[in-house]
Amino acid sequence: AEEEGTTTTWLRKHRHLYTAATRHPLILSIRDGTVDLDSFRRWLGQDYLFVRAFTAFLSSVLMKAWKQSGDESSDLEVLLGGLSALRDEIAWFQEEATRWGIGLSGIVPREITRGYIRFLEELMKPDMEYATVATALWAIETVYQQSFAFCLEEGSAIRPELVGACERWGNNAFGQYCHELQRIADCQLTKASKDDLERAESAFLRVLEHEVKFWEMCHEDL
Ligand code: HMH
Repeated sequence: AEEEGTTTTWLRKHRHLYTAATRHPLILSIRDGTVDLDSFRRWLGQDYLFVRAFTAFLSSVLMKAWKQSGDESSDLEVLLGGLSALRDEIAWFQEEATRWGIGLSGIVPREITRGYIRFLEELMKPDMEYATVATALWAIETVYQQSFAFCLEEGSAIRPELVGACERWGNNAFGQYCHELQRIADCQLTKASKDDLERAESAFLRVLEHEVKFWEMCHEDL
């Protein structure tokens, strides 16, 4: 059998926080159709701002991959695929906002969104190791994949106007991309020092905390 990767160990160790991020009450309400559409509208506007910053973060990971991952690695191709999907994603936000009558240019980032973007900016610094940022990238994408895939599972009663959002992150190809990111993170973590591992684990936990707060902000109008 294959040896368990570090990320799998961390998922088990921090199961409670991971579940808080992937089974948040807002997600449960999207899944069962009881969601307050104002929450969804808040999410759409704030997540658009997040995704724009996330694009810059992903580019910084790509740069580190080029410097550190070695010529044999396919990391560059995987990350480039992610960047190209973000182009579609930003267009999707713009179309979706028009559909909901939301003007994206007027959206002001809330405190929690600003906090999450500040965290991304910390991760973009040149001295942040590839192992740490690859772990954070995997965690950020996986929380969304797991959350929205859960909304699409058997037994859900999702509102038709929210199916598009759920399919965007809940689809199998995105799940496959998340597995690639996990493989990349695990590969870097096998080469990491004890200190590097501590920093990567802490980045993983901070992602989960930011994700919980982000759902909370949209759900509770914070
Ligand atoms: C807050 N986390 C947040 N927004 C996203 N779009 C993703 C993760 C995944 O891309």
